[in-house]
Amino acid sequence: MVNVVGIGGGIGASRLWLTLNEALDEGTPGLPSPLTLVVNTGDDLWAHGVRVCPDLDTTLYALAGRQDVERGWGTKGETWRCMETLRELGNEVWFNLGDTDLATHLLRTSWLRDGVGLAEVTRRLAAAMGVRCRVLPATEQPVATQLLCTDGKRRSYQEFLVRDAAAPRVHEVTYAGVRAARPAPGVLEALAGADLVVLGPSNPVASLGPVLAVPGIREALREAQAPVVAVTPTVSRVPFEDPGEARRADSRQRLMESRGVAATATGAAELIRDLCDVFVLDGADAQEAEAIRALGPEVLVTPTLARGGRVPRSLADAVLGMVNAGRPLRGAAIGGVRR
Ligand code: FO1
Repeated sequence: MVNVVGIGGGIGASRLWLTLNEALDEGTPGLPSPLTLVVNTGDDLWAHGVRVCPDLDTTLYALAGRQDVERGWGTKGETWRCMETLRELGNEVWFNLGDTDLATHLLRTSWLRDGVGLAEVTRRLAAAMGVRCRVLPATEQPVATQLLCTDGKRRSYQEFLVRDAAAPRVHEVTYAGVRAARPAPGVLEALAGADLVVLGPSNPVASLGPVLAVPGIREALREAQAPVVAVTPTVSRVPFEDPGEARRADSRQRLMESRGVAATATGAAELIRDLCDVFVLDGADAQEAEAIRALGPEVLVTPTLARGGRVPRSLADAVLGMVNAGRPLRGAAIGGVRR
């Protein structure tokens, strides 16, 4: 059985995991899914007294078929009576938890309070929602993506993205607590046993960054026997399906700018050049292939754009086609010089 490990954040990555999971399921009908997802926890926050893990929940809901595909987060058919009542009672609400979404946070908060680790909490939620692939938090220790903005204010990622609509310019992004964090149970084992590792189409700074910064994870990727394939988080000149997409594009731009790279596929490749063997580029950006090859990775050009909450099946098939590429691919990609 082919073991595939996906690393990523929320909305963008979940659209790839959904199609990847379906393609893998066809190959292993009725068997446990060979897909393990290592998900960003840098966005996690306390909201209205409950612990919210936006990227873990976005991943669970997408794989469980519960996600509101248009919105990209939260559950379909959602109602907002609790948030409406909070406002009626005079509370400012900028981070909205739907009534059914609240059930997830109430369960997680009570289990965490009872001393259950985030990995086990996530396993229980995945089992309860009928999600068959393994969904792991990158770490069980708190890591908080913090943005020091050029207006002098420090914001959490959700304050920046949701409350302030990704408008402030960003001076520096840090991951508070990450030095004391350890890979969650199962993460290093999954990477060691992988036949393929996929870096999802996620914000390289806000979603991949907090995962790769957990001590041990970047090193495990470098030592992985499996090929590491990254799917571009950005496609040029694409009309955004909704304001949320536009805001996430603004966030990518601001955060990548803070790292000194352009908010392009080449900029994204620059930030993970030491890790990936192949960078998957959308045809709309084919002209960037040479620049990305010069960074080290091989480049595969194929449609990557998600529509209706999922990426094209051809992308999943192209990614899975690299399982047998093996380690020599990485050597070939950079002229045999081992990183
Ligand atoms: N995004 C918003 O634009 N507004 C919200 O009120 C909001 C609430 C929310 C609650 C739970 C959750 O899992 C995600 C939520 N998001 C909201 C999306 C979130 O800010 C990010 O866009 C995703 O986490 C993508 O990584």
